[in-house]
Amino acid sequence: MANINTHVQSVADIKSKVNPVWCPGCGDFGVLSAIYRACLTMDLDLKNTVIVSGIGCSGRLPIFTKCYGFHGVHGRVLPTATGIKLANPNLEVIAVGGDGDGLAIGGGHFPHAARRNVDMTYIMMDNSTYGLTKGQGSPTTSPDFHLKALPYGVQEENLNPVALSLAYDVSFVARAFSGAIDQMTDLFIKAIKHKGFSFVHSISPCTVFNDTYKYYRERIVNIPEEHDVHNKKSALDLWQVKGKVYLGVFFESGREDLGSTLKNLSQSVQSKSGKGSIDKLFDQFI
Ligand SMILES: Cc1ncc(C[n+]2csc(CCOP(=O)(O)OP(=O)(O)O)c2C)c(N)n1
Ligand code: SF4
Repeated sequence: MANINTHVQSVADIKSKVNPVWCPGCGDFGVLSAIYRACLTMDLDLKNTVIVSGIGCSGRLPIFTKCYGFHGVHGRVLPTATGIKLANPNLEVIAVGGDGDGLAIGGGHFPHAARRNVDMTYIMMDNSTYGLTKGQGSPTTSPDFHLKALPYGVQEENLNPVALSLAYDVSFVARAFSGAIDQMTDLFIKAIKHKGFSFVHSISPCTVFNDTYKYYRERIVNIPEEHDVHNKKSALDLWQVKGKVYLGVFFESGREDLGSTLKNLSQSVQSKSGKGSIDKLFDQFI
């Protein structure tokens, strides 16, 4: 692999031989297209780029690229991505998965990824349903949505991924929409460039079980240019505006990422105590 040029010249260079099996109009096509364009624009080296996924329609994404991929267990995308990045900090790690994957079975991992602040990007492909298992309600199904599998709607309130990520103190928070691919590409690029854990809530409608394109087109607006991305309170205010769904960067902080913290710690311990070894460690217990 070392002598092969794995930098891409066109989107065709990033596409694998496997064609996406998603239904016509599925928002996941938009996310995939934005990932292709982000890889191309950033001139990412495919052999150093890993896309980790959960289980679901969204979880199929890595196989449609020539990047390295890891299609893991349902709900475990963030621990897997964390392990990959900490084991090899030279890799660009992008985690993708559905709202069910990330907020139902995997919901317990999100706050821990946020507090660890490992330098990786998490793209949540939110269709507010469990697409792969035929359209059940998910943690982000709003009482406004009318799913075929739920003729009386949902009786519970929905979680809001942006509000959660702000509360968890994720160091980069943005929202994108599959119907606005140029903007989604730009947000993915910003998220990948951010040094730390970056989260892009990517609204990606399921045309078969929960077609929310019209719902969102009637409500989406861009975050005003004057919004200060370093002001958490302003970001929280934007989330709470009724009847509007804001797109863009909500929040960004320069908090040190875990990889850098561990590297600095290791250097400071070594400068005080010298380079460690397994023998030296065992000797302490003799
Ligand atoms: C441990 C485990 N529990 C349940 C399932 C069944 N299952 C497969 S995909 C899925 C939910 C998919 O919804 P989401 O994560 O939102 O992804 P989407 O298909 O909508 O992209 C479930 C419950 C599973 N595969 N593994
Ligand atoms: S079932 Fe929904 S989420 Fe799954 S591929 Fe089809 S449109 Fe996309």
